[in-house]
Amino acid sequence: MELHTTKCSRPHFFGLSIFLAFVVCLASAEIHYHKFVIQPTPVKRLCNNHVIMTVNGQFPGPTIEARNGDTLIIQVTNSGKYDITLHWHGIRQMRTPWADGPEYVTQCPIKPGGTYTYRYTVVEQEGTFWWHAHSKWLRATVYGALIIYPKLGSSYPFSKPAREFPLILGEWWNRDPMQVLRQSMITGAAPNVSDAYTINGQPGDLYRCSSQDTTIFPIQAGETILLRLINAALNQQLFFSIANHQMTIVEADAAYNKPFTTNIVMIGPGQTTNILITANQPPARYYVAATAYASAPGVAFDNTTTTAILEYRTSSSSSIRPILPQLPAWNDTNTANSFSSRFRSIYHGKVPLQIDENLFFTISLGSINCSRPSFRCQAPNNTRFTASMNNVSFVLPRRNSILQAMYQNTPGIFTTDFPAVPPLQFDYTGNVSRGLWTPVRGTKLYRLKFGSSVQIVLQNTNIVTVEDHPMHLHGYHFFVVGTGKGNFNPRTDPARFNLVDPPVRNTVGTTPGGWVAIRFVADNPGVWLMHCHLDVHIGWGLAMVFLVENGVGELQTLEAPPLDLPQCF
Ligand SMILES: *[C@@H]1O[C@H](CO)[C@@H](O)[C@H](O)[C@H]1NC(C)=O
Ligand SMILES: *[C@@H]1O[C@H](CO)[C@@H](O)[C@H](O)[C@H]1NC(C)=O
Ligand SMILES: *[C@@H]1O[C@H](CO)[C@@H](O)[C@H](O)[C@H]1NC(C)=O
Ligand SMILES: *[C@@H]1O[C@H](CO)[C@@H](O)[C@H](O)[C@H]1NC(C)=O
Ligand SMILES: *[C@@H]1O[C@H](CO)[C@@H](O)[C@H](O)[C@H]1NC(C)=O
Ligand SMILES: *[C@@H]1O[C@H](CO)[C@@H](O)[C@H](O)[C@H]1NC(C)=O
Ligand SMILES: *[C@@H]1O[C@H](CO)[C@@H](O)[C@H](O)[C@H]1NC(C)=O
Ligand SMILES: [Cu+2]
Repeated sequence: MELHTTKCSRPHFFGLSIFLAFVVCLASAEIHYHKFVIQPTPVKRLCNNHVIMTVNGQFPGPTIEARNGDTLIIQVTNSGKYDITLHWHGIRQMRTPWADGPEYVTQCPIKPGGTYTYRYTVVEQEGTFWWHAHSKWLRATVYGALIIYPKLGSSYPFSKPAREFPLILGEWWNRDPMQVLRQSMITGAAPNVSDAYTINGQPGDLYRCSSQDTTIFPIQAGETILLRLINAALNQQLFFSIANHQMTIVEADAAYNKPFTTNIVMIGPGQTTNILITANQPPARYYVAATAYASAPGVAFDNTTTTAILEYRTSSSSSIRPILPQLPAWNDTNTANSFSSRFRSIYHGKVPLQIDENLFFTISLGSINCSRPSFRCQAPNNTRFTASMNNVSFVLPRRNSILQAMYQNTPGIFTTDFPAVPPLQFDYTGNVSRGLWTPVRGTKLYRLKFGSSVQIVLQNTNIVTVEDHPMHLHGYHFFVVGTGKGNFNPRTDPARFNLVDPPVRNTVGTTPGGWVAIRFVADNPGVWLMHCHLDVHIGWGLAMVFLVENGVGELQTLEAPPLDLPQCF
């Protein structure tokens, strides 16, 4: 619920000063106030009544809209039964990591009955963002779109579309997702796969009892519209398509790209993709559809298909079944890769060319042997699943958040010895000996000097199985300078890097059994989580944290913590 928007906070008096205030006002940023109440809410899906956590009773939650340069003040009250935090995915939070949200990383969670107000300013960013819970599996239902328009007087780098729609892909369980997570944490096995995917909260009419509520996108013949596609699914990359309509891709992860057309989009959890479509087909109803891209061989997944309907205003009969688009096979890695490989950003000449920190991180699943069969070891061959980066399985602290501990110099919460390179070199994507499958546990950070240029090669491994992990970095956008199959070769691969117009993202996948190289400048002090955006893997420890030091002077120093920052106890 938007309480009110302060159009201009400056006082104005009479005559000339009103005129002057008006002129100042045109150029000035706004402050947007929102009140979010996390609450249990009854909904009916797939023939059953369920109670889910929502914001303000809405599913998906409210869309937040602002402009580049505006300030957002969002008061969050937890009227649910679980600890919770919210994250503003893609917002850099320059100097305000206190508002970033991952629980126990930048804040202690908001306890049931508690309130915390997130305050931040959007600094030189625009496009499609989203917000979601960053606490256990609550983001299964606690999410919404966050749209940042260009500043007043500036515009998109493409013609203004006639209409815009957020299109949020989600994942639905016929159970409380927190119970699904809980069961897997006890058994050590993979959690149950979902029962449906959703578009703006609705599974669509290929599922039982869902046709009445299928999401409809109305469109007028001849016009061009913008779909702001967001993958809020918990654990699944998705293929997306629209029957009979070409899609023009203009933005991903709130960064503009050189437009290209496609029939298929692949989008990982955490990613966003802006799509222009022109209503140039015979007036009718066309399905918009999404289904799994499941990159790990032999791993169970939800193979259902969610749909919405693109409906021309003048289409006559709604009794005729819409046309379904052709979606790729669930294991079509070639289509997934060729889509991702087409991105070129419009931001030239910004890529750091000199590297201060040359990092190499392995991204692995893992397995823990149990000495004897037990209900706690129900992964294959009497084991428990785990995951790691550079052989460290990340453990969240409990007594304090990492950011608070850093700010207050509290010892014993974390260490800063996250390794810059894997502790052991091996054939990462080959046949990895089982003796290497069990990582160590730890809350290890990697320290970065303010302003340093960082390159990270993220190397997927064949420990347990290869898989495309959508890796998300908080506090930054990065350039994706290279990607490849197999093991990264430091002698030959850098020569093929794109240092001219590489895509800019905040979440990037690695091809299963391959690598991706990213670069960014560490110009935002604070502690910033980097993790796989498949929530099943975060719980297993596929994460690490950067500690970026302050620079010189106030503008390069993180702000003091807000007075209402939640405490752990
Ligand atoms: C997971 O699936 C199994 C098998 O279908 C079922 O018995 C179990 O109740 C499910 N658990 C949860 C938490 O949904
Ligand atoms: C999905 O998987 C189930 C179980 O393996 C199978 O029976 C069904 O045919 C599959 N459906 C599709 C659409 O592939
Ligand atoms: C995808 O899986 C099907 C079986 O469902 C198999 O026949 C096909 O070869 C696989 N394709 C690839 C590219 O692995
Ligand atoms: C379980 O162990 C057997 C024998 O060592 C092995 O062949 C099989 O691949 C293992 N299964 C998994 C899923 O690791
Ligand atoms: C992988 O290595 C193990 C021994 O380390 C061997 O038993 C197995 O046959 C190998 N598998 C393949 C596919 O090469
Ligand atoms: C776990 O068990 C496998 C055999 O199933 C063995 O090869 C491996 O070395 C064991 N790992 C550890 C860390 O003990
Ligand atoms: C990870 O560390 C453990 C403990 O030192 C070791 O047994 C294992 O081989 C290591 N694995 C890798 C891939 O480095
Ligand atoms: Cu992952």
